[in-house]
Amino acid sequence: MESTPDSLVLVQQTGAVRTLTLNRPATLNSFTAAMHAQLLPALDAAAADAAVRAVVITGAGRGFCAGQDLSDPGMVAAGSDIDVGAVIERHYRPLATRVRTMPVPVIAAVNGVAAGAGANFALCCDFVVAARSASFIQAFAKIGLVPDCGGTWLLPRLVGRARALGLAMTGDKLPADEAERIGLIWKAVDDAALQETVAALAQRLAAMPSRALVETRRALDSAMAMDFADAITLEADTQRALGRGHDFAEGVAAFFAKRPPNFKDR
Ligand code: T3D
Repeated sequence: MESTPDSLVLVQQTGAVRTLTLNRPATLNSFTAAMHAQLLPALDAAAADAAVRAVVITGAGRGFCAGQDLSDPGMVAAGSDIDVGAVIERHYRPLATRVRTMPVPVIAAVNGVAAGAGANFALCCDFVVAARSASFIQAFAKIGLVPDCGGTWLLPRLVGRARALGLAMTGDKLPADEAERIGLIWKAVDDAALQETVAALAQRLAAMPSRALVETRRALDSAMAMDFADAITLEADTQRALGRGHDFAEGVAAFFAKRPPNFKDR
């Protein structure tokens, strides 16, 4: 998928890594209907392209994403009869679902503030690596809403009910270091090291067995709602399917041949 400097989502390919950059820096890359109309197709295109083995999502300028653009037409205005639920169904359900079901690992490179749906969009990704100057804000309560873009599901699973409620009810800014400390994100790194750290992680993931990584995501998420016996059944079913794939044979062959594996399954 092509992008121009004016695109609301910039698309760049480096080797097997597809980088999508949210590009509305003047409003901290807040989501508009127009941006959604480019973002979802960009993710779909990455998912459909066999040359893509890892996706990085980041933001242009000083922010990652400030959530819903509160001035975008279609946004609820006090006393209006606009259906905010319809905005979720039209934009945020497809976006969150797309990220959580990508056939390759997805990394959020959080370069600055991530607020509201922007924070939870990042948390939908498999890895969140944040610049130390970045922060996470569950801004919803401040405007009379609840966490969306998967936030109600993600937050308690990532940090437990007490912290999830605290973050969501106060809407306080959580600095990146603290977000790492409580397990909300994978890593906080020095600002100057963000790009390099994410590039190294993305390249490393791109060389790994994509299908096994994605099945790992699915199995871990599914097991959260299962008892132990059912989780083991799911492990057996998943190993059965993966065991028939190219990548398992290749991984074992490469191990014994003492050579790097060449994984292909997606
Ligand atoms: O229909 C639906 O809406 C349902 C879906 C809801 C999903 C949601 O995401 S709800 C939550 C929406 N987001 C917010 O409430 C966050 C609002 N923004 C902020 O609280 C602050 O901007 C930040 C804490 C994120 C950053 O603060 P700061 O001081 O670093 O920057 P700033 O000066 O506030 O923002 C810079 C500019 O971006 C500013 O514009 P200006 O004054 O320079 O012309 C500001 O108005 C604009 N901006 C920031 N966030 C948004 C925004 N404009 C529109 N919508 C925003 N969300």
